Amino acid sequence: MTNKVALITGVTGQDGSYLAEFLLDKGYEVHGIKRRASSFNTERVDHIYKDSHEEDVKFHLHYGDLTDTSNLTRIIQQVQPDEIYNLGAQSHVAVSFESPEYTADVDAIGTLRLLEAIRFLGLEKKTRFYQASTSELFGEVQETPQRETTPFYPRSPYAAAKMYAYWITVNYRESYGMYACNGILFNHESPRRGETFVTRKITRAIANIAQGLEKCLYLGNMDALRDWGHAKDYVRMQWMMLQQEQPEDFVIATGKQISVRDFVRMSAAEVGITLEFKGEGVDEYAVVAGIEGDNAPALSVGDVVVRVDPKYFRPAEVETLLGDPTKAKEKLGWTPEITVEEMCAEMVLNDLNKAKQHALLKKHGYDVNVVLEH
Ligand code: NDP
Ligand code: GDR
Repeated sequence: MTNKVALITGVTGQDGSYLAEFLLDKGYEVHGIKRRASSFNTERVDHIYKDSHEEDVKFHLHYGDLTDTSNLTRIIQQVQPDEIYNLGAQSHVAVSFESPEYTADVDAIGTLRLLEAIRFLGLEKKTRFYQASTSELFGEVQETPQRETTPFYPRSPYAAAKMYAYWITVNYRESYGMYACNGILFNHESPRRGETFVTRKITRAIANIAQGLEKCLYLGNMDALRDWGHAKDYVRMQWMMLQQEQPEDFVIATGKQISVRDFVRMSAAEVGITLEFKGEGVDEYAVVAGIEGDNAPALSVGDVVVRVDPKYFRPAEVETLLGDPTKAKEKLGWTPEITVEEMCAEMVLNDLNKAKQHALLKKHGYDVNVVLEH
């Protein structure tokens, strides 16, 4: 058990919630920054939150925002963290084309604000810094598989902002001797994944369609190839990266890739549906070719359940990403423990349970709207 103190930005997000659990298990006192919203936004961490009047409270939330320098500086001064994990971001690639300036402010300058706060407060030798870098930096890939030395070629405002954050982290390490490092993480998912990222959009829609709550899943580019891992495996690595003698950057990936289309097939199979894909390009669609078991009472063979909607195409697409995690394996002994098949099964089961509850409510006359537009 440790008595270290950690500060997590983005604690209410997918990774932030798993990392907070992981650090609390190790005995850390964990502080997280949450944004003020007009409704509750702490669903992913509610199960670890204790009322501040209780005894031995080790998890604390602070209102804050990565666009607010004085707020960040004050929180860091108050918390005096041994480790900062900068996971907060406008993290949706497609949304970054709609809000490029905000994405740059949060994802790029937000990182600079934290690093400057550490320096301003004289914590360079105390506080270790983890930056949530991304495989999106590789964008239009220059080498396959991608590793720590592969040149970057960002393809979105999100990736361009994260590229600034990557280099400013390297620069503060080199300029001021700070323990600051980048985890270049490939896509990682879980039942806690945001509903508009493609894997969760798929598992949720398949569950809803099987239970008769939605008719059809509309997707963009189904040819896109991704190296998908499980968020639980990846947050373990974020912590490991801050426990070394010297700060270094690491690629974190599984070393395997599949297409969006294959992830749809895999998810459908989890509820007992076999899909057949027909047509091409924007006219591609998938029909139900077989049904097994009783998880899809709403469906019949021949139903069209997946179609392409070009509104989900991006102005510039990242077609293929495949990571080489050799350095993480050799230097840190890290290997992913959960396969994409196991992760998909866990996500579908979670969404199926929710869909079954909603279907029951609907059957008894309650209004249930589960359709997502983004
Ligand atoms: P999520 O989108 O699930 O979580 C993002 C978090 O950032 C949320 O807590 C969100 O708050 C918070 N946030 C957003 N804007 C601000 C802001 N202006 N100020 C403070 N906090 C803010 O992302 P993930 O957990 O999936 O990813 C964590 C990090 O890792 C992100 O930086 C992401 O870009 C990066 N990354 C993710 C990968 C993945 O596959 N998941 C792969 C590689 C990198 P709220 O809950 O209020 O929205
Ligand atoms: P990504 O994840 O852009 O890789 O960024 P996302 O799940 O959004 O897209 C993956 C691929 O699927 C294609 N796609 C669709 N995507 C979405 N969201 N919705 C659709 O309907 C759809 N149809 C096809 C996309 O075009 C893309 O090719 C994620 C985020 O977590 C980033 O923060 C992180 O840095 C990277 O992963 C690594």
